[in-house]
Amino acid sequence: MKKALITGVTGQDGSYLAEFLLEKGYEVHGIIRRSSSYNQERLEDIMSKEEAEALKGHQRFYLHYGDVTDALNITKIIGDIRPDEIYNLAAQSHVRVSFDMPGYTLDTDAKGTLNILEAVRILGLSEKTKIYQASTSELFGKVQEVPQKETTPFYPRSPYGVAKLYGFWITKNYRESYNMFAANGILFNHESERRGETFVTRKITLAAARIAQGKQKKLCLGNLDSLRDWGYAKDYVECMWLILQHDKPEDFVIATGEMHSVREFTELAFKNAGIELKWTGKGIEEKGINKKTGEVIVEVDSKFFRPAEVDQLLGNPTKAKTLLGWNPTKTSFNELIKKMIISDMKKVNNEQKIKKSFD
Ligand code: NAP
Ligand code: G4F
Repeated sequence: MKKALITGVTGQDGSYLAEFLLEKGYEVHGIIRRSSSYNQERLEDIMSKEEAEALKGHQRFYLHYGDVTDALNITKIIGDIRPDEIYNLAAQSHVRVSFDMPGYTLDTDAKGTLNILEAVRILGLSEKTKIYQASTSELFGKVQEVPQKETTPFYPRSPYGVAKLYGFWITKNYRESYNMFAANGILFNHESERRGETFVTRKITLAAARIAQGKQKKLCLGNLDSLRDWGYAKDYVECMWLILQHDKPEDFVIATGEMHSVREFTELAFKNAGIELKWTGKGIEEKGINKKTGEVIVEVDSKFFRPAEVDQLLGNPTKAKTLLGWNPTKTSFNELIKKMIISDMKKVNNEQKIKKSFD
């Protein structure tokens, strides 16, 4: 049975990847951070299935306390498990927050990556353990070419992008220096029902659901003109695995090849929640109005602008399509939004029920 270790297992991608690898028959180990509040919600499905399996003596999912900034702890965990594959997904992954916490973002996203590579090397696991590094389209930042592919020059625009640039290059450097199977997935934005609530897509789908159910009055956003290549997270974790099954370690762009604006995402999310929007005004004065009631339900707030913005991202997934046989358009833009809205409509409805039970 192959063993995989996932850092960032409690996150959006980590939880989908753990499910994917368990279905493939792996023994899966995940690193979780000690937290004073519960941080394993996205793992609940796995945990309930695993509880039953563990009772039968078939446990295949294990959690370990750790932090990628703690080299000693990471080396111990990797040494104990001796995994066949490591997926390094742990990160301070919020671009806006990286401007507030550049030092912590550096420690986790850059040094954390080094800690993992170095642990594998000093433990003598370089020939056994394959490493996937969660690289990002934020490396392209101020884009030097449209669409972006594996050979497009990088120009990061945030402390997050710069820290991930180190992660990208140190992964490539260990591959070239020590002949390790270490590969970067340069993933473009991918979203889901499990997306963190402060990323723009999820902020929009949750607000659309709450406004549709009368639980929120208004949604305030930043740059509506920003363009992103948005895919579905569940489709993207398959690619992480495919990258490590490829015959040699290489870096891959993973994207849909389609680009949409934040404004377009907002319009479609509200439409799926049963509300038609019309737009008036320009720039900071732009407003989204409920066509039926005339109420202003979307506004622009400059507090969500970034000190430096990535205006557009559009990926060219040809290499992944050709060499990995991956299908980038399995879930369309519309289907993605529909899935997120259906899930958030249910969530908001349950929030009401939970609240009522305390009234
Ligand atoms: P996410 O939901 O924010 O999850 C991040 C995970 O990292 C969480 O499990 C978090 O733990 C963990 N973590 C944070 N700091 C850590 C530390 N110091 N030590 C150990 N674990 C730590 O992110 P995601 O969307 O799943 O993304 C997964 C990875 O892909 C990240 O590296 C991200 O930068 C990268 N990426 C994401 C996208 C995207 O569009 N989603 C695109 C390109 C690249 P807690 O739950 O305890 O906070
Ligand atoms: O959803 P976002 O915060 O994602 P962003 O910055 O593109 O980063 C995500 O994707 C990267 C891959 O390209 C990952 F590496 C990274 O870890 C993360 O998962 O913002 C998307 C766009 C930005 O241009 C932002 O300025 O939406 C714009 N935006 C407009 N209003 C907003 C808002 N973003 C957020 N978070 N909140 C707003 O109110």
